[in-house]
Amino acid sequence: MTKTALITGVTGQDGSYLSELLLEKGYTVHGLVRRSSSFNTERIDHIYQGPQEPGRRFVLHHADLCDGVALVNLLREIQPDEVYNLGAQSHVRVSFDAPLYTGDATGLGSLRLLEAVRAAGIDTRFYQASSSEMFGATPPPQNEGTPFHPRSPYGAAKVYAYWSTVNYREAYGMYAVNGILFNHESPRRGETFVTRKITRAVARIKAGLQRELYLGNLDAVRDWGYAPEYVDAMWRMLQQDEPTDYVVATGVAATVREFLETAFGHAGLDWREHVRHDAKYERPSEVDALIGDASKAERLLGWKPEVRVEELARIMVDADVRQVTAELAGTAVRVDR
Ligand code: NAP
Ligand code: G4F
Repeated sequence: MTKTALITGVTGQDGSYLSELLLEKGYTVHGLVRRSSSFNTERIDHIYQGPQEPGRRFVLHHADLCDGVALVNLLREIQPDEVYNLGAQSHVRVSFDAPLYTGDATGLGSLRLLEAVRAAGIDTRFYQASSSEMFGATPPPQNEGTPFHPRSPYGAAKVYAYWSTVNYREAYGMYAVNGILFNHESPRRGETFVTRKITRAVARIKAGLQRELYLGNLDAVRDWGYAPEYVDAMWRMLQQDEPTDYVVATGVAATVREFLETAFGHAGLDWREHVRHDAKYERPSEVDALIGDASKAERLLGWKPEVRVEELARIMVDADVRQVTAELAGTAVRVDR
């Protein structure tokens, strides 16, 4: 039997990779898309299937995590076997500028979706995109038993969504799990997250389109993995006999400065000649160090990361160099695959 999945955040980095993975596995994939005044489907255009396409298995719906009634209607209509809640206002710095909206979309949005599953009266498995940002000020290494101490409105909203997911599992016997994912990146990463901001700048500096790159705190330590591997972990979490929560990480630490060294070095550039500081990119309260212990995921899911931070930086620089080259040549092609 073909399975059906609903993905919120389908237009985002993870949503696009997860859609590809599920389509390869034979799923019919439904994606929730926000209405926008301009196209916001660039990451999934290559798998788009129009309404007229016979036997289509990729279907997009307009809705929003802030609109609970639309979510109930959607779940009643689709009756998915699996729901992946990836939709969120996911930028930590922005969450200080838009704390209430972040709480609404990222925190309450998850509860709306859980409640919509219940209201629709359907039997479905639920994945919540939880985050290492929930650990915040608690020192590494962090695993499933590490106490949360969020340091941003985004982190606090994710803690709310985390506990809502646990509560629906305990209260209603729902198969609901939290994937506590550490930072994961790719050529599809949003351009304002630090890794992509750096690799895009490397490509533009190399091409003579830019000279300087303004950044905030270079001392932050992160555990950066490769997004296509992380969406595979999400899928595995929904295929188990019992629902439980998992950390997904590489266990390898690097500072923003070290990422700069690798990314600029890969293009034959010295980052010190180009990087400038701007306090605008610092956070009112920072998360100093996130390094994950994913031994539970390895033991129970058989999941193990392959790509480590240096290779990740090289993959992203190479993709951005191809992208800038194509843009300069006037070739309108996606070059990240
Ligand atoms: P992303 O690229 O920023 O994508 C976020 C997605 O959520 C986009 O499709 C966005 O739509 C959608 N969205 C935003 N507000 C929404 C709303 N009100 N209603 C419905 N959809 C909405 O994020 P990502 O990196 O793929 O991450 C996926 C999920 O994992 C997020 O929940 C994120 O917080 C979480 N997470 C990410 C990481 C990471 O390192 N990437 C780590 C841990 C957890 P538009 O395209 O229209 O903006
Ligand atoms: O790339 P970032 O913005 O990612 P951050 O804050 O770690 O959050 C990401 O990972 C979380 C998982 O841990 C996700 F839940 C979340 O949705 C998101 O995907 O910043 C990484 C580090 C921070 O310490 C930041 O202060 O880089 C530092 N940084 C320094 N200069 C900068 C900049 N970050 C950004 N975005 N832009 C800068 O100019």
